[in-house]
Amino acid sequence: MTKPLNVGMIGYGFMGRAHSNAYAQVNHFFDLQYRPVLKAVCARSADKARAFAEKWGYESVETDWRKLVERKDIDLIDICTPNNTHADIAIAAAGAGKMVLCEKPLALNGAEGLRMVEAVEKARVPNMVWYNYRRVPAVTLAKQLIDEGRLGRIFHYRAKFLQDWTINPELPQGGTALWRLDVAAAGSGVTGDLLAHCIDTALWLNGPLDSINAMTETFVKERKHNLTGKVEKVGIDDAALFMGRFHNGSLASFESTRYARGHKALYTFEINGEHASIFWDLHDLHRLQYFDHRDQGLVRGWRSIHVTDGDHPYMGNWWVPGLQIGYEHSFVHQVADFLKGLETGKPAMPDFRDAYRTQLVLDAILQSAHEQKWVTVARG
Ligand code: SOE
Repeated sequence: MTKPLNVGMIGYGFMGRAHSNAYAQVNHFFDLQYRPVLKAVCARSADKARAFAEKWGYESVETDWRKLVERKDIDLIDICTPNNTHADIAIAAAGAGKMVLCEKPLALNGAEGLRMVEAVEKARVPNMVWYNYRRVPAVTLAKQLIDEGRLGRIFHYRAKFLQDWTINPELPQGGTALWRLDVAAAGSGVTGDLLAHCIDTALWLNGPLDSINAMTETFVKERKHNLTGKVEKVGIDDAALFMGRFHNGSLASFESTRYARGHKALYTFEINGEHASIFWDLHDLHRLQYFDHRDQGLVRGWRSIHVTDGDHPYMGNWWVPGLQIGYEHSFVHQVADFLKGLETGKPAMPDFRDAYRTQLVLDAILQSAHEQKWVTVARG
C-alpha cells in the first residue's frame, strides 16, 4: 500500500501543467512508498482554478494561497507562480510545517533566497527546486561519466541557452503570460530564467564557480506594461554572457539570450576533459555526444549515444530499449527522486540550499555586468 502525499499547487501555467503531469504519472512508472494526491490547486481567479482542477483532477480549489498553506489536509506546497511570490509562499509554507517544492529560480536574488533556505532548514521540512534538466537521462548519464573519471582533468565548460521570443519591440511586459519581461516580477531577465538552468547543471557536473566576468544587454529599452497600460522602462536583461573560472581550474564560457532568431530553447553544454569530451543539446535531448581519445585511432570519433537502454539512468522505468522519452519525463524523474528521498532520508537535490548557490552565481553575473569587473562568487 502506498502512503498518500497531499499536494497543494499554487499557479496553473505551463509549469503547473508540467508538475501536475509528473504527480499523476510517477507511480505508474516508479515503485515508491508515497503517492502524490492532487488535493488542491490555487489561483487568484476561481474560474481558472476550477477549470485547471477539472482538467488535471485536483479535488478542490483555493483562491488565496495563505488559506491553502494553512489547510490541515495538505502535506506539500508546490510553488509555480512568478518569481517575486516565491519567498513569501515558501516561508509561510515552511512555517506551517509543509514540504515545499519551488519553481526555478529559487528567488529574486541571493538575500531573498537565503531567507527561504533558513525557513525550510529551521522548520526541517523537505524541500526541492525544479531544475528539471538534471533529470534528462542523457544529462544524468553525463554526470555518471564525469563522476567515473572518464573525462579526466576538466579544461573547459561551455554552455548556452538561446531563445528568440522577445525580439518584437511591440511585445508588452508584465501580466500573466509576460511576467518574465517585468523585472519586478522576475528579478532579472535571461540570467534568472535561462542561465540559471545552465548554472545549476554546471555546478552539479563540474563543481563551484570561483569568479566571473559578465556582460548583459537590454536590446529593447521600453515596453508597454500590461498592468499599468503605460510605456515603461525595461529592467530585465535580454542577453547575458560571462566567462569564469571553476574551482577545479577549468574555464567557463556561458551565454543566454532571447534574441537568437531561429532558436526556441537551444540549451547546450560541452565539457572538454583531458581524455574525453561530452556534448548535450536539449533539442536532441535523448542523445549524449561522447568523444574518447583513448579509443583506437582507426575508429576514434564522436559517438552519439542514444540514451534509451535499460541500464541508462531512469530508462529501465520506461518502455523498451530504443524508444525515447522527452521533456515532461524530466519532471516525473524529479518527483520520483523527491519521493524516494522521503523514503530513504537522503534528500533529492537541488534542495533550497543547493539552488541558493545558483542564485549567488546569478547575483555575481548581474553585479559583474553592472560594475564591469571580475566578481568573486560568494559560497552558500
Ligand atoms: C522560458 O521561455 C522558459 O519557459 C523557462 O522559464 C524554462 O525554465 C525553460 O525550461 C524553458 O524556457
